[in-house]
Amino acid sequence: MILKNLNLNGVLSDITVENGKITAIAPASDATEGHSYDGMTVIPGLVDIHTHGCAGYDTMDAHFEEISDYLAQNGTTSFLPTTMTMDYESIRRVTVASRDVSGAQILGFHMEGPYIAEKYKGAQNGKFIKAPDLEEFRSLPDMKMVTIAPELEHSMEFIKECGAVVSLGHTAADYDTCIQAIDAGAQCLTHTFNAMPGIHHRNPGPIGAAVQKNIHVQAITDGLHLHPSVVLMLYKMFGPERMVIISDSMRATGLCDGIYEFGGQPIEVKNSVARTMDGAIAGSTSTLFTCMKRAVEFGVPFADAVTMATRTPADLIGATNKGRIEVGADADLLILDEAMNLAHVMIGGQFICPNNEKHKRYMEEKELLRSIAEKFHVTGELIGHEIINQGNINATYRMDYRQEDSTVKSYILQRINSYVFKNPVQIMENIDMVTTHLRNKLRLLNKPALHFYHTVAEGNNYYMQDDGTVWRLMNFINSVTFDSCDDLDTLRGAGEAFGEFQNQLSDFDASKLFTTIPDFHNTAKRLAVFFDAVEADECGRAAEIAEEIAFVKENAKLASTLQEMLDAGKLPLRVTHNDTKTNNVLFDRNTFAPLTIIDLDTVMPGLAMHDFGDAVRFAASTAVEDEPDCSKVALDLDKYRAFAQGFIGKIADALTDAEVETMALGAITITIELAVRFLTDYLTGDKYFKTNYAGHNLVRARCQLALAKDMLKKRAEMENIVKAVVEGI
Ligand code: GN1
Ligand code: MG
Repeated sequence: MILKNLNLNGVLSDITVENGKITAIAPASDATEGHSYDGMTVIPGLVDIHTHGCAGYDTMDAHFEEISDYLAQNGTTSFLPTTMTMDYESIRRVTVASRDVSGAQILGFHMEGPYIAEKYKGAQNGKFIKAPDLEEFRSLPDMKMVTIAPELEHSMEFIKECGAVVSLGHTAADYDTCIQAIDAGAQCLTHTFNAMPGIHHRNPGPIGAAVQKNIHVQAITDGLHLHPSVVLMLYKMFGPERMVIISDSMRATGLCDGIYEFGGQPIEVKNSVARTMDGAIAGSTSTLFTCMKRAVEFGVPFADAVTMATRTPADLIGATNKGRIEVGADADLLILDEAMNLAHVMIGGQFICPNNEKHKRYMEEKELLRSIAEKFHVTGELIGHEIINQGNINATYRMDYRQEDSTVKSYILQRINSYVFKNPVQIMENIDMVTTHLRNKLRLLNKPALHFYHTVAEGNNYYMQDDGTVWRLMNFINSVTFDSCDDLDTLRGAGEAFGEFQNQLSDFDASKLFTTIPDFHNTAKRLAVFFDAVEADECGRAAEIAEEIAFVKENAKLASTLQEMLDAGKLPLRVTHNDTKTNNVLFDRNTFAPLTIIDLDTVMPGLAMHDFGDAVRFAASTAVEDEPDCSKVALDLDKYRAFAQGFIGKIADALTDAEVETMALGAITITIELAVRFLTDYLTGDKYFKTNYAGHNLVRARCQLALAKDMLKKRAEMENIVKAVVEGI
């Protein structure tokens, strides 16, 4: 393909693109055939080495398709998804997630934290900060860049050995430490001036060291993070070969003002400025293209601003086929109109349609959610909403309303999954009884309670659309949840919270509750349904899981033990939660004390051991629930003990001997049961659990089976721990 009559650095040129590469560049000629662009400007596609997300998605979601699409439509053709200061597992999950994207290309990752300074953490979560850990870092695939504070222990060795481009940032380091870090190999400053000491004439700090050693500097030139004159100052000090424009964009980029989650914390975006609740400025809401244009407004010559957003960052991370218009380079091109707006984007020789379908869909969704929420007693004006990607069943949104006094009040709006819950109205009746029962008890403990709003017209605690879809609205409790948690105190806290929950419901009349899902934790029934599904094999997937089927068969008797004991009257039924993943515990943002338990859909008569077991399989595993690499999955006995101490500590008085004896078996049972449920869903076409990719249910099942196998090996130890905990009380 020949792109004719493009203005390339002031020269009217014809550019030939073949197999995704630029294969020829020649002065424009009438002789060649191709589409004429009538003198429009062409520049290389932009390369963003520091972006957390956009369009409602964050790198930490480990779901790159939407980010990649949105970036592509906005002129960024390749990027380093940038992780936040989080726990190792969450970061690793990002680096091993599918990178099957159709827009902007992923060139590797930039890890921003946890090796940073508490004092300059900015919008990063202080809880996960730690000293550089070479071994940990090296086990993360494809890290191209890492931001560290060089004053931390082991930094110099880390800089020498880590094998990625080291950028100094979120640091309190002085000049000398930075010089030493640069001599050790550090090549860049991260968002220069932001989250580091400024320049003092006798104490020049990181920026002085960067000038002295002429290293690269990243700058957020959105006009908010740096004063325009400081952008110009950096340009004059470092020039286009050393200064790199970054967006540092976060998930709210491309969306409206509102409250968003960023690295596990809420961020409020007002007039496009993102701040943490403490007022610290957080990532930007501008794309790299916008930042580049703003740098031009501030006085940087256009050609240099382009270099700073293309070739300079590409070269810094060794992507020398990117960020340039040269024969042999990748055909990543932007074609601009006279006002320097984006007209066309090409990535790897393919034009990206500049449609804004995603954004249109977002706005339509917002309208629908607004109309539903208005059926309930809500106050204020809707300023934003966010999908909460937690939970495998219902669809959950946080809705933010600006109040008359200009504070923001948030609600949680949920669509109940009618495939899973056949009678949502009964669920809401259960929830009404349970929350009413709990409210006074929580008030006494000074803890926030879940409250379900009623509709204006019918006065119900749910709203049913004409097609039968059921929605509910509840109060938003400002808090954090954990998908994985290494902190034993927090786990103990989660155990206490679930134990307390069971206590609080011990005087509740179980016979009043509807059974929302019959035989929910009847493991024997679950196995029977699974074997039927294997027999029917409606999707032709049974052959693939022969090994898994064999394992389930081998352990079927053991997994049915609790159900048999229950049927024989040897175990008591209690009112249990039945879905005790520890991300159903809300924790205080600052103290990490448990606040309340959510997700009450499955509160039904059940076994204490199942609540114990479900929490343990989720929280005491060394990996997340859907870890694809089963060799990473095991039971962490320290975490197990911590949860047991919290949970059993709260309910020990009520437990019978049989319950104590089968507590550990509860964990094994529920882990096998869940594996079987995932497998059944896989065999029957993935209708029950939400999945993020083809084969997700199989990955989940294999992960749970790996965990079950490890539990079987550790069964005696698990039992001893429970015994010791009970004896210690
Ligand atoms: C479902 O919706 P969520 O994610 O809290 C499921 C649980 C499973 C869990 C596995 C009603 O819970 O039973 O253990 O996924 N809930 C229902 O992640 O089936
Ligand atoms: Mg649930």
